[in-house]
Amino acid sequence: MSTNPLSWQELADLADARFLPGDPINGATNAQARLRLFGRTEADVRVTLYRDNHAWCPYCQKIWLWLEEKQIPYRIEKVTMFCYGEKESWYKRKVPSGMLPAIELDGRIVTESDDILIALERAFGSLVYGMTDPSVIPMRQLERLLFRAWCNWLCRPANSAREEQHNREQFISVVAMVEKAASATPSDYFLDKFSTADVIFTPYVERMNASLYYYKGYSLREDNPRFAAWFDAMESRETYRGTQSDFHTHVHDLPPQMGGCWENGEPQMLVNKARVDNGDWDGLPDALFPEPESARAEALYRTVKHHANLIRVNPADDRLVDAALRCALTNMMTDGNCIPDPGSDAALRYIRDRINVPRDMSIYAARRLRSALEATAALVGDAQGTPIPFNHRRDQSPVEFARK
Ligand SMILES: N[C@@H](CCC(=O)N[C@@H](CS)C(=O)NCC(=O)O)C(=O)O
Repeated sequence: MSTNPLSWQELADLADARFLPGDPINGATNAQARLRLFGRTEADVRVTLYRDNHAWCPYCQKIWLWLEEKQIPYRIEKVTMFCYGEKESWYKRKVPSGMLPAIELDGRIVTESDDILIALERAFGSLVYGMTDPSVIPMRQLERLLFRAWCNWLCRPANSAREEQHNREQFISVVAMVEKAASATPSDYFLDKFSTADVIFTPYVERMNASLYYYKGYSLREDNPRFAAWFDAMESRETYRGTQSDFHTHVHDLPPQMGGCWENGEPQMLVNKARVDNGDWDGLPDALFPEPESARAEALYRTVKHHANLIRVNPADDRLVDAALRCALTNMMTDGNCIPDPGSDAALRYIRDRINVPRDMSIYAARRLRSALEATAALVGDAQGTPIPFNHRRDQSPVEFARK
């Protein structure tokens, strides 16, 4: 028998106090904070980080992770990327190119992520081994080599099966070089301990893992033991988990940023693509640490908080979306079987496809919410939401989302 959806108030009351988000300013690394103090005071803040609204920009993640690891007090100002909206004029006055990231350090603007890290090291000391350390420089070069091999394979259409195979082999040969370099020490990190070298590799290795799984049927994390150990080690760090995104978010935010991502149409690729888009998301190699007990509560809290905007930006009728979303949350939180109104399937899948990690919630919370939305949608049909655009992501315009 079907139960009625709980009201927004009843849902809010289900939020378990044990699992409410901690202090964004002094607590664990999170994507929502606008100020990070690590127990210090605002008078100690010397740095402002300008990063993109959705935490999509890889070079921003590099600086973000570094600041979190070093526990440097900083402010966060969010800026729009070209692929989803118009660059703020106040930002263009500071940084005429509009490029991200940038920092303001003691009143001075610094751009270019490597120069930013070097400036931060001068002000606050290096993260174990610094940018110009003789052990880090070859790792930085290797990271760029891997990046280029990835772009060649993923972001350019191959003219023949032979070229596709060649690009794949090229990438895998650079992966082997990285695996070999990482094997020089027994540590699971790139050098003998966690350092700047790991921060440098993090953003693109995370994006390679996601995009090659989805567009090429290749699992960087599962097919390479050193990378597997490295991902596991990174996931043991609260700092990394706070910046970590998931496969679904990356595979749909990368195409407009990279100028396209090309599928190879192979059987494994088709299986992987269907799984990332439609589930089952459990066990995907985007996160392999144990699921925190708080995942459902976090998903509930974040959705209840933003439900008015979620309903308003959905192309379907507001009342239909309101009831259907409450049904999905009721299903996620109770054993009740809440069947939404006919026609809710596309509306629920529209939301499922636009949950962003870590912008909206952490990786396991997103899995719980996506699973509940999909399971609830499947109760009434198989209609999909408006497709996610490939050439731009103006469906994610922060202006549109914030409008009252
Ligand atoms: N070499 C630069 C590259 C920075 C870069 O490419 N930033 C991209 C975002 S990841 C950007 O700001 N693009 C403009 C935009 O998308 O608005 C660095 O290391 O900081």
